[in-house]
Amino acid sequence: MATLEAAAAPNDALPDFTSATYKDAYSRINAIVIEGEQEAHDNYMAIGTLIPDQAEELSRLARMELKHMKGFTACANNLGVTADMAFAKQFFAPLHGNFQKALAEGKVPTCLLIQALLIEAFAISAYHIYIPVADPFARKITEGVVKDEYTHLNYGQEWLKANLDTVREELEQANRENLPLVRSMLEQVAGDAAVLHMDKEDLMADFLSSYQEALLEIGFTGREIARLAAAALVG
Ligand code: PL3
Ligand code: FE2
Ligand code: FE2
Repeated sequence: MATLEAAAAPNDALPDFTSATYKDAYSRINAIVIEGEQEAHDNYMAIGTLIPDQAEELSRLARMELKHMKGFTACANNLGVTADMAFAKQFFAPLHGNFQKALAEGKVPTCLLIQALLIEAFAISAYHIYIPVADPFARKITEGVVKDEYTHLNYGQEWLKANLDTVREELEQANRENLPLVRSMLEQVAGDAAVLHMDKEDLMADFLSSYQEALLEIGFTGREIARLAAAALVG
């Protein structure tokens, strides 16, 4: 007979970190995070070449990303997992391609929207939802990382806010081209995230809330933000 206790077994119970299923999902999720941190480093360094008077600050942000990458590499080692880096490179390829194109065209607002708003909001949502269901070692590391990611989101937000008059149209276009990519990345990761006891709708909600808050700070109205968000549904 099913006992009351069994029936009420909390949905947010910690997963079995030693199971083969967990490790398999972790090999992809962890790789995505490592690749994301590496690309974030490269992206901030690249943006520094477009705004030389910001190069020093941007290389400071970039260094933080390398520290994050090392932390998450340690998380995989701690669980005895090998990150599937080939998978992660493919996962980021579309967004990476759009960033490289914007970089080649010298489009700072697009580069900042992709890296400092979309990727950072994505990372913040993932880390928020991961922390309560992480193993103790990874939880400590992730808690330290998420604070830094707010610094990064804030950097992009402040630059775009200071330049809103001249960047508004470019941002609308960049949002239309890249928000659907982030949505599909969330869809792709949902199955593995579920194995880690991370809920897809929680991820989506947390992502949208950081992104929307950043857009409000930059100076878009609520109605304009709703239109920007609609791009993810239509796109
Ligand atoms: C920028 O600072 C970092 C970019 C990283 C991108 C993160 C993507 C997150 C994918 C989903 C999940 C989970 C968290 C698990 C951590 C080992
Ligand atoms: Fe990071
Ligand atoms: Fe970051």
